[in-house]
Amino acid sequence: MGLSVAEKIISAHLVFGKMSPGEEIVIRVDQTLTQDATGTLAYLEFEALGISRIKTGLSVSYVDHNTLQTGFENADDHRFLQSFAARYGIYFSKPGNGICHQVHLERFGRPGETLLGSDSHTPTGGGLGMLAIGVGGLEIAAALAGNPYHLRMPDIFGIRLTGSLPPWVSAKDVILHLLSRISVKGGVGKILEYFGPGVAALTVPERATITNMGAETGATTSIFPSDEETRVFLVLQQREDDFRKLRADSDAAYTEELTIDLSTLDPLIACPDSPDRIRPVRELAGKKVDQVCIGSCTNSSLRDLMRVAAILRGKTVNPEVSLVLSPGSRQVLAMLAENGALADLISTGARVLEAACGPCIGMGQSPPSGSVSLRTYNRNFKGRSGTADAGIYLVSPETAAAAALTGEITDPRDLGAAPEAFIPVRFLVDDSLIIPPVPDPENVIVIKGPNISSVPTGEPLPDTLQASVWLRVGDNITTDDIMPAGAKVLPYRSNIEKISQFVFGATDPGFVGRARREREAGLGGVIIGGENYGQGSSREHAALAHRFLGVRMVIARSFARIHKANLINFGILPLTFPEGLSEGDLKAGVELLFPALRREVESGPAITLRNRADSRDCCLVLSVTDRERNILLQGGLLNWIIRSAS
Ligand code: MIC
Ligand code: SF4
Repeated sequence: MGLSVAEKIISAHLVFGKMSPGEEIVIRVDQTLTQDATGTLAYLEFEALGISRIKTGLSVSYVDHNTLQTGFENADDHRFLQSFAARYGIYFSKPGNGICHQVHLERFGRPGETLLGSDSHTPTGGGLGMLAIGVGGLEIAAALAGNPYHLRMPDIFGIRLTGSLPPWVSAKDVILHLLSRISVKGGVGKILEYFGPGVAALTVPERATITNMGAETGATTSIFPSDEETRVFLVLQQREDDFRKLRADSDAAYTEELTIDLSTLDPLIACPDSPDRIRPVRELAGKKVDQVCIGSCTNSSLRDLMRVAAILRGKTVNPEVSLVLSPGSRQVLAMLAENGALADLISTGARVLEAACGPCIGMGQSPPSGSVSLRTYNRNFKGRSGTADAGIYLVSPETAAAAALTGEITDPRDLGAAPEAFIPVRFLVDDSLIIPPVPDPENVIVIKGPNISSVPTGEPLPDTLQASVWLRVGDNITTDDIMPAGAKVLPYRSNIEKISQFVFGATDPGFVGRARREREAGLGGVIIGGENYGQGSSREHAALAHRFLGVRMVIARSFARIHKANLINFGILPLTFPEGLSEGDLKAGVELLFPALRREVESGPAITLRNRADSRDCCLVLSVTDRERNILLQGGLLNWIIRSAS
């Protein structure tokens, strides 16, 4: 039987295991990327391993998230990252050079290679035919130390594309359409692989929009074949040597298949507060819009911004709308400047920001109270914008530009004839903001500011555990709910004690105080969750800060992939309810006993929970691999790596 693209890459990188869905496999890691908000912790973790030089082929450290310098903290983080990169052999992409995913696509991604990134949107690289997976920072530290990556072999979900996109409909509408069909948990445990006659008509940046936002389905990653379009993109980036053709065998068998006829798609919009609340733009037309944000790693390529410039050229942004643009990379910004589109955009009244994540992660530009903000981003979780009661809608650049002109949600098709597609004939290549590793690393001093603390390591799993329920929450809880981001919190990403004060801040402002009291009473913390607990980002702070406060387990109906791995990596048990059993009376404040915790984790899936109010026992399920079981027993991945190396 033939292989899919993803299977071909996995098989070429397989160190151990059988490629059947659900089995644990171990693969070689070619490249890693980090961004500053997760990178500082990843590198502190690497430092704790005591290794003198990285062992990966290519690793890049980007600064794109915490670029607002309203105090010394972020600036100190940037300096730490730059000195760390020089010391250990990592490329350093300076602030201002762009969003990690966009820059990596332009300058480093290679078809057929594996990439681990400490950011959930790492699958952007799938647009180039890479197997690009988002992970927690500890997995990056492990890879830098030369360890291969462990995962369960995902199902390969084949998405057959036919037809071609109609005018005014773009790649963002493809992924919004997919989200409407499979939801924010429809990709869990799967690789979304695109194939079929519709692929050829999509350029690499368009493919990357689709694979980027595949993260919102919970998928392990998304991938396109590497074909003539890929070659053209790499040639224009002056990297033709990195091209390699890669396509699925004609008899490749997918676990599931779904067809999208591109020619039937309409402009779509994701309504607050979830990327899968999809409606046709037409149905919401006329709703007043206060803010329009164009950018983010999903939609900030040259193609996207040239399209926006063409729509807005010669016109003026609606007086009621604040239009904010953030280019994906310095390459994009420089080319907009060179070809005059930047001047056009400025003339329309757009507020042009630096090439960074910016408002996507709440780094400024929070919308007004109760307002409507249309964004080309990938996440619209409640409060992520910095304004809890604002309605955040996710759209294509075309729909965003239309609203910027009219001041209301507008189907872009109502603007008349679509502008000509922009086809670049060259890219402006200038890597001067990418600092290569230095030849004499031993002379480099790693500089740590006062806000940078070391990584707390956990103690091994106890024999028994007395605990209490600290919080009970519902379905689809995001890591933004667990560990908020935004301009106020992000500066503490390198200081776990400080950042842990913000855990569940918006959901339950009393959480941290209660955690302290319960801990003083000698009780470990248990969180009760629903389906898809921990969806969204890769931030391991959402696990480590919990652990720091004393949370020892999360009991949920199901978990999002990266957060589950992060919980395990920090020694927190991800437990599920067995079929037929529900949360029942496990409410906040209930006291629990795990009478044989260590022994049961050693031996198998069943973990006994005793409700101390009525001394009744029930069995929960610990669904982990043997390696993960050992990590939990040793109190986390850092302990496990150090122990395995000695
Ligand atoms: C996000 O989009 O949520 C982030 C911010 O990029 C995160 C990483 C982080 O929290 O630093 C992600 O997607 O993994
Ligand atoms: Fe940055 Fe937003 Fe992309 Fe996350 S989703 S990497 S915050 S642009």
